Amino acid sequence: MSNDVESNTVHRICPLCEAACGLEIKVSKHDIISIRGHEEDVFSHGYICPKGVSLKDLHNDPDRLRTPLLKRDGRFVPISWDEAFAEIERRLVPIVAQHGRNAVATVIGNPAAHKIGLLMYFPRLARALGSHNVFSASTLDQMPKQLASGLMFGTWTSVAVPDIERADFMLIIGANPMVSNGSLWTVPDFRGKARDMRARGGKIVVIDPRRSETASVADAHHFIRPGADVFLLLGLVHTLFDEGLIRLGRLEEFTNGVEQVRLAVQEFSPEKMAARCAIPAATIRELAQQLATAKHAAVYARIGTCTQEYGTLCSWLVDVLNVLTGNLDAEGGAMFPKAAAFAPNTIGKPGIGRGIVTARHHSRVSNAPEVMGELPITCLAEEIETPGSGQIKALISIAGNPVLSAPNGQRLSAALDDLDFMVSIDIYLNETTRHADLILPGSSPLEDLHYDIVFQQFSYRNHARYSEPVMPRAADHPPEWQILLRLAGIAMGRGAQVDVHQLDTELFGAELQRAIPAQADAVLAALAHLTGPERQIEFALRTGPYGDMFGQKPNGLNLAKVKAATGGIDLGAMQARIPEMLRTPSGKIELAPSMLIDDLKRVTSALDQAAPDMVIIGRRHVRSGNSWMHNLPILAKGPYRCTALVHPSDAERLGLSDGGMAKVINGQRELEVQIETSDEMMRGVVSLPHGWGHDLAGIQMAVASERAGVNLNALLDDSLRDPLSGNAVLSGVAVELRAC
Ligand SMILES: Nc1nc2c(c(=O)[nH]1)N[C@H]1C(S)=C(S)[C@@H](COP(=O)(O)OP(=O)(O)OC[C@H]3O[C@@H](n4cnc5c(=O)[nH]c(N)nc54)[C@H](O)[C@@H]3O)O[C@H]1N2
Ligand SMILES: Nc1nc2c(c(=O)[nH]1)N[C@H]1C(S)=C(S)[C@@H](COP(=O)(O)OP(=O)(O)OC[C@H]3O[C@@H](n4cnc5c(=O)[nH]c(N)nc54)[C@H](O)[C@@H]3O)O[C@H]1N2
Ligand code: SF4
Ligand SMILES: [Mo]
Repeated sequence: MSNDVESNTVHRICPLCEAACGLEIKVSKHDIISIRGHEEDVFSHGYICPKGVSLKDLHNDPDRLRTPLLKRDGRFVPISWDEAFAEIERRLVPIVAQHGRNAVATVIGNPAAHKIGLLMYFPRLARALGSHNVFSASTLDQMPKQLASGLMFGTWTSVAVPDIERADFMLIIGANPMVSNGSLWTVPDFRGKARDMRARGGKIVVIDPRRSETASVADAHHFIRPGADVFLLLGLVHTLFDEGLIRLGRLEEFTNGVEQVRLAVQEFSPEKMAARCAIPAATIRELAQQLATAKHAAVYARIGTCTQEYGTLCSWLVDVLNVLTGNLDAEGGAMFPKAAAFAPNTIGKPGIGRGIVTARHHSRVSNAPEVMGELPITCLAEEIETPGSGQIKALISIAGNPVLSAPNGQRLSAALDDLDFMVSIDIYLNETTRHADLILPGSSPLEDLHYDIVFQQFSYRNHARYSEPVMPRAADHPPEWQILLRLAGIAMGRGAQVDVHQLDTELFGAELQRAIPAQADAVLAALAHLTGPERQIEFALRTGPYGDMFGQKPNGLNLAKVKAATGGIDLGAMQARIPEMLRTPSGKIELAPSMLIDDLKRVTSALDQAAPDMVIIGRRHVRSGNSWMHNLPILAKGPYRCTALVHPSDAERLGLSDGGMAKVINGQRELEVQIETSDEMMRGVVSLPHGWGHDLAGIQMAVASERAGVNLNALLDDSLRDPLSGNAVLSGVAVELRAC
């Protein structure tokens, strides 16, 4: 995506959600004139949502931080970048010297996945710090899917996504792509693609405790008791065996563990599961038959199935269904993208690998296992609070707002105030960063170059796109990759004045030495004209699956070619990749990993659990993004959105009125919410969006504060986790609703 300076029309991949739409941005000197969808984008073809347009408000937001802020006597004052790094060195280094490496924790949030500087350089900082205390939004989100995929296919990011352009049947569980625009499935314009699919005669079925926006464009919708997806999924797998519907097809010779799965699901007949998940046995059987007999079918599940007690089991069973019906890695089924760069399932020897390991260490207080190098974010507060060797004394927060995004933010807030030192790299003074001693401002996305590392690995179609920076950055404002490298330099004992370019070359060179010892020096020399992310992108593209191999394949990709292609380069529809993409030690799909089979004991023991009178679930809105987009005027306008949706019959039974106020109570915690009645809700379920509650003291978000909303997570428990992945339970929690 080259940026045509003359006409002042530039192109940028939108960083605000996983759909990664191509934007066309008109700029004059230092102003953004307009933002719209880029029609020529090979991947998104002009699609845009209201959030894409809000990048202008974000860039111009007067509350967006532009200089480092140091807390002095409880008030933030602006300081220079050099002063800021000197202060970090002065305060961080003695903490490590006195308390050891684990005393410094990091917590990194969702926007980092969309910011190449943060994503690429966080691992360098983490390595330099050498602490076990690494936390992220992944354990509020997709860790179960990554764990299940890793166990089955051998790498953490081998996530199969629906091939929507060729599918005939799609079962969507606990996801609302009409609003979220897709997650672990990069699919701009889901609405248009779903419409096309149905126009071809395809069918979409949605399983959700709320008749969601996605359910409203589907052929069928079934309510499910929140948190009970595992019972439905087990009933489906059981039916496939019971009714002789198993067809692995081509995957037969590449799959281990079919017989173990058969034995494991024997006890979970649909007739037994029906009451537990609130879906009739006949419906479960019919769904299994539809999946097995459709020509091309895919099961797709997301946040509703991850943020619950059985997150990893659900994520696993989704792909068990895809495998057993012959739809995994098949056209029109659930397929594996082949990203042009950075995909672990394209690196190293094809078809075999080391697989994944977990539990290399455990959290100190709750003994939670490490997964993907991280500990559960719900362990952060207790690790700060609990004295003893290994206690967290300092925290670096990066593009994360766990005070709102994670359960029991009140406890975390109090804990953050007990730290000896906290640094935040963020663009706002918000609910989390107000606790920092020092805030280093990140950049406006429009000031950064961009190449998607993560989302190409989950894309409905293969492609390569690059974005140049759209707007100039202030001369003294370092890009985020340099901020992280300077922190790494401090952690390595190289001092606040470390030469970031030299350190970058050193670390990149060392990586090359490990990866390709024989060619490392030559490659480093060939890339000497580049630094930072660009150098790594060039290397990854040229050595990637479509790469020019430094000239060996002259028609292959390199950075210059991708940059030159306005709208990016289309690399075609997904293609079958098994066995080549597997990285399990067996070289097979592991359909029955013992960790998962063993975990079924928990399901068996919960079979008879009665439904609570009322449970709470979350909700997303098109004009909102987690906790931090409520300060953008173009998104903030319109009706009040932080309402509690309940079914009219529940409202009547509990004496609640539409528009009236009610208390939501979970033990000692309670919120006052505005009720909105709607028959889109399942009875016994209340839905409240997360990411609100901007009424905490000391934040600097004028627009957001005007309509603060309430914080759903303030109700939830930080002790509830999926024990395998460490993911927080954010859905299906029992609450009491009482009129005020
Ligand atoms: N109850 C409930 N809770 C949930 C969820 C739910 O469904 N229900 N969803 C969960 C999910 S899926 C997620 S991903 C998490 C998100 O959890 P977090 O990542 O902790 O939360 P965000 O609200 O995305 O906060 C992002 C932070 O990054 C900052 N930021 C934004 N852009 C930039 C940038 O360019 N650079 C820098 N340095 N900082 C930036 C923002 O100011 C904000 O502080 O929330 C989770 N919480
Ligand atoms: N507009 C907007 N887009 C976003 C975000 C945003 O905040 N706003 N956040 C982004 C992020 S970080 C993520 S991770 C993705 C998430 O993307 P999605 O997974 O599509 O997330 P949601 O829109 O929350 O949809 C989850 C659905 O699960 C349902 N649900 C809740 N509990 C259960 C349950 O127990 N079982 C079942 N079957 N369903 C359940 C909810 O009613 C809801 O309809 O969205 C991304 N896109
Ligand atoms: S759908 Fe997502 S990527 Fe596309 S414009 Fe909206 S926020 Fe940006
Ligand atoms: Mo997320």
